[in-house]
Amino acid sequence: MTFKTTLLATAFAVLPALASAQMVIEDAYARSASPLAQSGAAFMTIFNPTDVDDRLIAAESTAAERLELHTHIQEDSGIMRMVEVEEGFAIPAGETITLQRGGLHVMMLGLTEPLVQGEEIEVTFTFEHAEPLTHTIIIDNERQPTMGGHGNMQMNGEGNGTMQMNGAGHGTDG
Ligand SMILES: [Cu+2]
Repeated sequence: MTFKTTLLATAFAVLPALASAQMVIEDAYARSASPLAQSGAAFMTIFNPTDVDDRLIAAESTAAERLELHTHIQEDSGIMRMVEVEEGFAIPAGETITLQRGGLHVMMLGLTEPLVQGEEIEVTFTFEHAEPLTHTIIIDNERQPTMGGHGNMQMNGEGNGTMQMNGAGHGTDG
């Protein structure tokens, strides 16, 4: 009995530490190219407030059959291509990573229903060290790519119209 009580006390003592070992997701949104698109993508910033280097290793949601962690690479021809990042996204201690158009993103493959502007989906993120995190993500198909991020596809865009086309292409590339 005493032993059990001690265990319980220990468990409660540990709780605050666990609670603080959480990533902070901000400015998240998801989008697809069109109501007919079979795939979409989610973008956000992820802050690692802990003193441990961590890694986003998986994401899942009922909104799609499969979620993958993707990035874009530039081929020798200059064409941007999406590839899966199997080792996940490194999030160094105390740092923030940005998932954005033309760069890192959470790919949603096999949408279970169209991503409707203004609605929300829930995505659960799994990290190497931090507690799993379920985050509500707003669907914003109309949002434009952020300018001035890491130079890539968007920097080559000729204007807003073209950039939107790039985004649209992304959604259907799968
Ligand atoms: Cu992708």
